[in-house]
Amino acid sequence: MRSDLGSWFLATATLGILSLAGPPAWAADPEIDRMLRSPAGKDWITNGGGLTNQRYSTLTQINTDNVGKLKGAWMTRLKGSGVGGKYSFEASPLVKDGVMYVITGNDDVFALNAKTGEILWEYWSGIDQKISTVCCGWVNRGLAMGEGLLFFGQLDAQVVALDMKTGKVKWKMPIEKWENGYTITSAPLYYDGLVYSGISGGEFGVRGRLTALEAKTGEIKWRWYTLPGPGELGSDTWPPGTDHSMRGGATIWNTPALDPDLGLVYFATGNCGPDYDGSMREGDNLFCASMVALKAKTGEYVWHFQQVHHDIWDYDAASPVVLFDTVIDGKPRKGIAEAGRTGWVYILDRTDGKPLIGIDEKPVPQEPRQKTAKTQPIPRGDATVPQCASPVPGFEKAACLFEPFWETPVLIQPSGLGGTNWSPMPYSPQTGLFYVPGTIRNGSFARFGDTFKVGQRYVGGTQAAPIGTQMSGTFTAIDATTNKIAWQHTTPYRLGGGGGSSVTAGGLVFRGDPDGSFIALDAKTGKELWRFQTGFGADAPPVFYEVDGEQFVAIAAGGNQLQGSANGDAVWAFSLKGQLGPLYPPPAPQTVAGPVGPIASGVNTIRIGGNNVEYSFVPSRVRIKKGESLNFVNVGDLPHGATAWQKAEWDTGVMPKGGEKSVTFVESGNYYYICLPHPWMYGQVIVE
Ligand SMILES: [Cu+2]
Repeated sequence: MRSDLGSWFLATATLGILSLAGPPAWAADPEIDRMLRSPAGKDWITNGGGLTNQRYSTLTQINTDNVGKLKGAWMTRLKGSGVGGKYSFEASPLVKDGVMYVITGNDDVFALNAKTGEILWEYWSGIDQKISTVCCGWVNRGLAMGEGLLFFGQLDAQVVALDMKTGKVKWKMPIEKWENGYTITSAPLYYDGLVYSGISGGEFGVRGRLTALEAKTGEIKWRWYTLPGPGELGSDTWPPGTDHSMRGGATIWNTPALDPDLGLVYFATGNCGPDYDGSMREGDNLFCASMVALKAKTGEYVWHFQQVHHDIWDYDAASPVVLFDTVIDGKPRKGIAEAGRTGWVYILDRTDGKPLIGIDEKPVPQEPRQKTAKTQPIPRGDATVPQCASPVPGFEKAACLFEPFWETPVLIQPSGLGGTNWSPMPYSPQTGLFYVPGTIRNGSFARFGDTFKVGQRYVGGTQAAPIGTQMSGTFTAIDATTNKIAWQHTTPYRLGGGGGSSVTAGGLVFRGDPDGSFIALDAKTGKELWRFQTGFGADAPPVFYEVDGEQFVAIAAGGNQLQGSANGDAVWAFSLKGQLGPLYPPPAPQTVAGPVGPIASGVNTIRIGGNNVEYSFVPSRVRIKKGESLNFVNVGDLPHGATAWQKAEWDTGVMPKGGEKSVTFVESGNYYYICLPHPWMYGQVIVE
């Protein structure tokens, strides 16, 4: 990805696209552009470390020989921002010239002295706490910088620019409305005067898009819809004469990557909507679950590769795409890779979107009612998580990846929350390995009908993990030239839902753990070399930087509700001169699906979102007598409900904040229930 004017002229001459390629001499911020084109070094100036999203730093002061001596240099609490059960803290801090910038799950931004942790300024977003269209935790995946500004998207679907020196708002630009189902959770990318932002909302019947804004003013320069309108490219993969593609999801959950030599911007798209019901949307449904390349200046389509045709499993491509250069069969190749929810890494040639190692279309099981695709792309190489479910009592069928389903629940692995979700995948040019975080979780998939209403959940089914089944993770090094496993760790906790890692020229992979541990591994062998307890769920991707000749490693530790880790508002920085020791471990994440805790008696109210844990039923397990009632009250911030698991014998419906509904239990029995919009929430009622 190194580039200079010489190669720029060569590339533009070859490709004949003068205005699109290379580092222009008239760049709005030549310094930032130059840094973005290189791996991270002294500073870490964009979410993925550079335009490639490799999360690779050239710093070597902390290395395999001395990492055992690493201690906390400072730890700063961010004044309670993002503290609460609905939040995840998933952003990589950015660092430039000794100042750190970090954004929390409430879209609040803090500038810190990167050497001492002292807070220099604060931006409080003031976003509406009633936003009801957040799918998967209140989260912000990070910032971008350029032209003296910090850029980020908010959950209210506005892109914001702050003055880096003061934290004052320079501009705010709505790219949609949260009321219509749209939120922004991805970190934007800045390059050459433009800010590229994705948008989320794939569970709310939205039309995904990449938006490019002028960095100076916020003016929208172009947008590229990930779902085709009538007559547009890809429209023949949707039923003709319908408007299903207008609410088909394909949102962008993560930071794009950019190749200045080729003049292309790259990103991956999320699931098709409605998630689990394909009955009305016959066809491959472009551009859901795809990797896409556009001309970076104009947004013109260049190529795409669809990972999952006609997705009915919520198999988003939610992890950031990664650009890398390699040599295969003696030939230098320009690669792009993305770790999918299917458990595979998809490795392509980034010049044309063709598989670099091999991906074969193979026949898959069919279900005519779901209008399943005849074939699916199967990458050559190794999967990082199991792709078949084991039998569970009470389920008729346990099946493998791409098994279709209708209204009877079918167990499938990976679940739509398995494999690699939002967690980024670092790449080390030194080892030639990708580092792939994974989640192992069973999904019990079933379809039901769902009616589309603007701004309402539109998923058409469910995929709750069966009660009592194990949830765990993997951390896998994949050889970029073969797509095969170099080494693999199985981990007690889920890592694919937002867990972070990054890699250095010091030969180290750092990764956080949902149990609060921050861990350093030998990047070549996977051997654990260091471990430190941060006191909060350590699920954000770490970063590296240097101030006054001292190298630091920093991580935001504030938990991730999809990983089941402990919430908080801490940022930790570590160095070889550090003096701070570890904190006490927070409560460990759940490793078995289902309600936990003691069984309460004499209770007649279940508080949904109680105890400041948004995705909870409190108490989660109760014992009552036949004929008694339970009053379900939503005290959380988001809409929730309680629905008897699997057979839906009783159902409160989805209730807004403050809503309540009483359910009378006339039959004795053991009832498990879930919240349909959030199928990882469980409760249990034992009726005697
Ligand atoms: Cu819920």
